[in-house]
Amino acid sequence: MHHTVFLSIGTNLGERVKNLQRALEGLAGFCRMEATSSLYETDPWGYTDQPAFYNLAVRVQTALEPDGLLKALKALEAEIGRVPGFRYGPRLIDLDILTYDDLQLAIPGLTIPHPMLAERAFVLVPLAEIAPLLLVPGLNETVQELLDKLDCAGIRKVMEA
Ligand code: PH2
Ligand code: MG
Ligand code: MG
Repeated sequence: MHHTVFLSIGTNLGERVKNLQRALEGLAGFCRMEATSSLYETDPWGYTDQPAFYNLAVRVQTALEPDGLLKALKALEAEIGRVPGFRYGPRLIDLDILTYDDLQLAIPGLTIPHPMLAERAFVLVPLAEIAPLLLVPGLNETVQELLDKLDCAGIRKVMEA
């Protein structure tokens, strides 16, 4: 287990807590879970006519390289029951790589750090709980500094870590 990765997890369809539980259990098959944020209910971002999300962030260790990790996350999403949908639309489960060590990477289908990270309070609020001082590669700002520039209305803690 050599690589430190922060993931964002989201769900807004079906039994959201159950979807998250299945995701955390599945992740343990190829990652070592090291930290988990509180659980937040968040107003939908990007496309607003859909149910509220549950979001959280986790820090994991993994031996997988970025492309292998992406494949494993997509396979886990499918195993939990995710079906293809439209951009920013509703989803049963979403497992996104936020950062991977100090890496900056852009290959088809995968950009690290996550390209929209700095725009999204539903990502940065949970992430700031477990990694406020993390310097986001390429941005030269910490997670907390990025979060301080965002409006956090619409982000509600529903379960303490
Ligand atoms: N995910 C999206 C689009 N919009 N909004 C919230 N609140 N939470 C999400 O996880 C989310 C979203 C696409 O991945
Ligand atoms: Mg996403
Ligand atoms: Mg995704």
